[in-house]
Amino acid sequence: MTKDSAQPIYLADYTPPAFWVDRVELTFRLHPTATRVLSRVAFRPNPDAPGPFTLHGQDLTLIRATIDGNEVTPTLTDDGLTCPAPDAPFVWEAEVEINPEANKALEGLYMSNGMYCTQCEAEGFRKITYYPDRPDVMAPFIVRIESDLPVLLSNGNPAAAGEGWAEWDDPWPKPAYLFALVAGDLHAHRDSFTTASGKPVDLAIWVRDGDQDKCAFGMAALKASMAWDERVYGREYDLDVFNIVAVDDFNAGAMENKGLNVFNSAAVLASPETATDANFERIESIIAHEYFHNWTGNRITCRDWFQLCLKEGLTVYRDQQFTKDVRSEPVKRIDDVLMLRGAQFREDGGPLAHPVRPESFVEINNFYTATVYDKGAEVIGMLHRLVGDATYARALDLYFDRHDGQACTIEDWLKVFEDVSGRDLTQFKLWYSIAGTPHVKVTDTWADGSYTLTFQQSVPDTPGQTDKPPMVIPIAVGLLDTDGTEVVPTRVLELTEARQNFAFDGLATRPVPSILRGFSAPVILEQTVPAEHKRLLLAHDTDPFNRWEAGRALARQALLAMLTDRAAPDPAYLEALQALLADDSLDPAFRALVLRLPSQQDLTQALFDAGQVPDPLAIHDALTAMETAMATHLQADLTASFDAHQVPGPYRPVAADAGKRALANGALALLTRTDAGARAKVQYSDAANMTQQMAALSALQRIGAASDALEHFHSQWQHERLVLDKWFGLQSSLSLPAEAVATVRRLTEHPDFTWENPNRFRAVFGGFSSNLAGFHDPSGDGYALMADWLIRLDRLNPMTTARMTTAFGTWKQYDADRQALMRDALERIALVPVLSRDTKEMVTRILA
Ligand code: 0A1
Ligand code: ZN
Repeated sequence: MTKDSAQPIYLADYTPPAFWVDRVELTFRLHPTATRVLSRVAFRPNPDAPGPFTLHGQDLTLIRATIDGNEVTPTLTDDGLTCPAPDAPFVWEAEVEINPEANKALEGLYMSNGMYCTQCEAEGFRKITYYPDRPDVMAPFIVRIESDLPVLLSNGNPAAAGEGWAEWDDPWPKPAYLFALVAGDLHAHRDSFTTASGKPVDLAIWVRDGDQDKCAFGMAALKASMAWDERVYGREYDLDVFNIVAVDDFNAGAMENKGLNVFNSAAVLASPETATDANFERIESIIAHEYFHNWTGNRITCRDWFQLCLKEGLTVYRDQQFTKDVRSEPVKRIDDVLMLRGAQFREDGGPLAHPVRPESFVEINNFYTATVYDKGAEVIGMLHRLVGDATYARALDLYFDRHDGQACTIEDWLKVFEDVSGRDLTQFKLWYSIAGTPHVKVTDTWADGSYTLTFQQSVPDTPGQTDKPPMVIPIAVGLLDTDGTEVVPTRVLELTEARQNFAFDGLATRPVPSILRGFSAPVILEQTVPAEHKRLLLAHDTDPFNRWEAGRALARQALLAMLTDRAAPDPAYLEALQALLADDSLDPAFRALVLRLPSQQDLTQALFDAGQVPDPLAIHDALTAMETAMATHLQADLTASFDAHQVPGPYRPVAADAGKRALANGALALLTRTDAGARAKVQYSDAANMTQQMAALSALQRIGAASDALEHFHSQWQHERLVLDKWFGLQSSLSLPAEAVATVRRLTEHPDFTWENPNRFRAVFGGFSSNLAGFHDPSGDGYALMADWLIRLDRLNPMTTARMTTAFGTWKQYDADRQALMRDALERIALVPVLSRDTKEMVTRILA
C-alpha cells in the first residue's frame, strides 16, 4: 500500500489500527521553503489488533525521532516509517522539515498568495508529519504556530498567543484529515452567535485585504445554518469560535476542518457587483454543508474512506433540506435532480460507475464523486421517505447519541434505522453496494373500475458487476382524471420485486398517472405517455416536480423529433409553454426552469439510449433552432415576462428576487436569438449587478455577438480574480462550435491564464468540456488540446487533473472517428512516464 503504487486497496481488508492516539501536540515553525514540524504524540497499543508500529509520511525530511525521550532510527518505507515500539503506552516525538512553497498539489501544508494553509482530507496530513493518517484514529490536538505573520489559526479554541506565536486547543477527538492551520496577513469579518443553550460563539470570516466587502452574505448564511441545525436536528455548536478562511488556490469547494473551515474563495466571497444569484445560492449551500459536517463528519466520522458516503451523503442531504427550507422546495428539488442526472447518472452509466460505497480504490481522491455525494444523499432521502418524518427524526437522534465521538460505518448507520423502525433493511442496503442507475419500466391496465400499475425494475451491468438483484424503490404516485383533477393523492408504493403490480380501486374513469412524484428515487423511469397526458400534467399536476418533468419530456420529445425525423419545432409544445409562462400564480423561478430546454448532454444521452449515434453539432443546431422557434412564436409572451420580472431597487440575493431575475434572463436569452442582441446589449450597459451583467453577456456570447462586451468586461474586472474566472469560463463554455477550440487555445495564451490556480484552470477547461459541440469538434483538436493541458497540470496538481479527465468519460457514446480520437488522447495521457497515480487510475478506468 505505497502512495506511488497503483495497487488497489479493498474494503474487505480493513483492520483496526495497531495503536490508538490519546493526545497530539504539534509545533509549526513556519518558513516558506523550510517549515519545521515538531510532533509529540501519545500512543497506546490496541490490544484487539496487535501489530507493528507504522506511521504514514510522504515528502517529509525526518530530522530526528524519539520514543519516550530516547533517540530512535526508524526504517523509512515508501509511504512512511516503521519502528520498534513498546508494548505499552509511549510518547513518540519527531521533527520533520517540509517545503510549503514547492507544494503545488495543494495537499498538506502549502502556500497561496503568501498565506499558509492546509488541506488534509483525505490523506494530506501525512505530508505534514509522520502520523497514523487514517480516519479511525481520533485524538485531541494542541497546536503551536510560530511565525511573524499577524494571523495564526488552527482548530479548536484559542489557548494563548504572544508576539510571533499562537496556541490552539481542540478538545474534540478528531482524525488527522480534519486538522487545519492557516497563517497570513488576513482581515476578519466578525460576528457572533448564541447557541440554544446560551453559549456565545465568536464567528469570523478571514480574507485578503480588499475582500472584506464580500463576506456579509457568507456570514449571514453561517448564522442561518447554525440556527437551522439547532431547530431541525437539535445540534448545537461545540467550540467558542468558528473560523472560515477564504483561499484562492484550492482543489475543491471547501473543507470542514474542526472549527476552522477552509473555503475556496469562490465558494464564500460574494458581493452584488461580483457574484451572480447562482453564486450566492451556491455559497449559502456550501457554507451550510461545511457547517453541518461539524456533527455529520466531525463528531461522528468515518471508520475508513470506503465509508465516505456516511458523512458526505448525509451532509448533502442536510444541506439540501436547508436550502429547501430557506428557499423554494420544488425549485431546489428540480435543481438537485438536474445535477443528479447531469453528473451522477452520467457517471453511473459509463466506465466510472461505482457503488455509493465503493469496494476498492487506488486513490481515494478519485472517489469524491457525484455518486458518493449526490446518489449518497438520494439514498438517505429514500430512507427518510420509507420510514416517515417522525421515525427519521428518532433515528437521527439515536445516531448522534449512540455514535458521538466514533468513527462509523454504513452498517452502524443502517442499524440505527432498523432499531428505531423495526424494519429489516437488508434489501435496502443494496443501494450502497450496487452500482448503476436502476431502470423502472411502468405499464398500466384499466378494467372494471380498477386501475393497475405494473413496474419492472432492472439495473444495467457496470464495471465488475452483472446480474443485479431487485432493489427497494419508493415510488410516489398520484392519479389525475382527464380534466386534471387529482383523484388519488400521493401514495408511496414500495417496489421490492423485479416485477410488481399495484392496484387502485373505486375510480370512476381511467386516470392519468403521475409517477415518481418529487423524484422519489434515483431511477430512470421508462413509460410511454401520450403527448396529451404530458400536457395535462404540465398544466395540472399538483406535484410541482412532475409538472416540470412533463414539460421536460415534451421538450425532449420535440427535440428528438427534430433530430431524428427532421421535424419542425412542435407547436403544441410551444403552446403549452405559452400558457405556463403567462400563469402568474406560478413561482417565477419555477417558470424559468420550465423554460430551460434539456441540455446538450441530456439529448446526447437520450439519443444514445435510443440506439443512435449522437452528433454534437446536430444537437447544438436543434437546440438553437428550438430556441429560435420559441423566440419567434412566444415573442410577445417572452417580452411581457421580461418586462414584468425586472427587479427594481437595490440588489438583494433573496430567492424571490433571484427567481424573477431568472425568468427575465431566461426570456432575454431566448429573445436574443431573434433580436440580434439588441435587448442584451442594453441590459449589459445598464447592468447594476453581476447577475444582470453575466446574463446579458452570456446571451450575446451564445449568438456570437459578445466581442465588444467581452473586451469591456475584461477591462472592468481585470483586478477581480473571481470575476475574471467568469470571463474565461463564459468564453470556453459558450463559444460557438466552430470557434470553440481556437477560443480556448487563445485563452490559454492570455497573460491572465494563471493555470496553476485550479479555479482558473477549471474555468477554461471545465468550461470547454461542458461545451460539447466545441469540445467534440470532428478534427479532434479539442481532445488534443485538453490532453496537452492535463498532462501539463498533472505534474503539479494530480487531484485537479484526475477530476478533469472525466471530460473523456462518455467516449463510448460517440461515432467511431471521435471514439478513436478520444482514445488517442486518453492513451497519450496514460503513456506519460511520470503520470500521477490519481490520473493514471482515472484514465485506466475510462479506457477499460
Ligand atoms: N469534505 C469536503 C470535500 C473535500 C474533499 C477533498 C478536498 O481536497 C482538496 C477538499 C474538500 C466536503 O465535502 O466539503
Ligand atoms: Zn462534504
